[in-house]
Amino acid sequence: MRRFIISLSLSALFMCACSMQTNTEKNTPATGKQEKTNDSRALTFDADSAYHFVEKQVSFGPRIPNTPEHTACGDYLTFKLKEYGAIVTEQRADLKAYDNTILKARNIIGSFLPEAPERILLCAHWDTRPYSDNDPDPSNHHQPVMGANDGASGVGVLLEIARQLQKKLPAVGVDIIFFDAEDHGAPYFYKGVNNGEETWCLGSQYWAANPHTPDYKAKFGILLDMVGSPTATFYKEGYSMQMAPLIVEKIWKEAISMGKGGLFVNGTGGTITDDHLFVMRGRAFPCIDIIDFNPHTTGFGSYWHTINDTMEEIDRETLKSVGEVVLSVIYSKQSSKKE
Ligand code: AHN
Ligand code: ZN
Repeated sequence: MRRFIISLSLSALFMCACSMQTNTEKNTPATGKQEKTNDSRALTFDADSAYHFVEKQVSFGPRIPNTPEHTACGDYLTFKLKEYGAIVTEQRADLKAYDNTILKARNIIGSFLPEAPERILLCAHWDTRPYSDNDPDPSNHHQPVMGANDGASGVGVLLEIARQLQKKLPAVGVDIIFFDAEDHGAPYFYKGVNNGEETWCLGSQYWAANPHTPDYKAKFGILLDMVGSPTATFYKEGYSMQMAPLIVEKIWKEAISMGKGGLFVNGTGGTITDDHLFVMRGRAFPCIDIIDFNPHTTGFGSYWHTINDTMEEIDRETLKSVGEVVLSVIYSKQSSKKE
């Protein structure tokens, strides 16, 4: 496990040398659907809806770049964001994997209130790992991960948030980014030389160097990673605490005040190389990681990078708690207050 927890790297250099070709398409759906409303209907994060979005992604099969399943799922995610009234930017790039394979990667970005100067970034990775290289049975190490939790759960929560945003626009602009090629990091069995932590999070590294709007900045960002397990615990992640402590404290305080202190634990967890790290290094705004990692037990859950990361690892209550906390942060008056 320890090899997955990277202590603070001295290297501030992460500029993605892996982009060979890029192509950005913007789609502009009718925005008439997006009407600001002043009514005070309580926003309700629908756990069944979020669960369905997770199940739907899993139904495509593993979402590994350069496969038809990946293409089909990417098309679905783009369609859903447009359906919920977001302005969608598809950022396509050819990214070089640890073994020099070119990954046809696709970051999918949905913007609500695209003109609003004050913005919140919500993100999750949508690709899945080609190797179950943490499975207890070594004969499974070359099998793909299904990624119900590791991938689909964060995206499922964010699709449900998108559905809610369409019903009632918040006071701030919101960008939802589904990052690609997060989970294609070098497996332990690869014998070639590789760049270690930089083999992970290729989509977010690309976006951080090439944001979808010039000089993109958000007030803060929230990354959701493995937010569906019935046994989840969310400790305060190490890089988030080092680089975005005020946002961590604000979100955990909100979660605990909502009675979710069993899930959002008031304690420090692992220091984890994840998309939020590259967002912060590249764009210089705070971005925290809500990630299932228990420093007192097994670190990542026992399903992590195994063939058991299936729908059995998804609990509606966990999805709902995370969704409610994120919605509450987006709609709280504090979101528009200067800090
Ligand atoms: C590493 O294993 C280097 N980072 C964990 C990030 C991750 C992988 N999140 C999901 N899968
Ligand atoms: Zn993973």
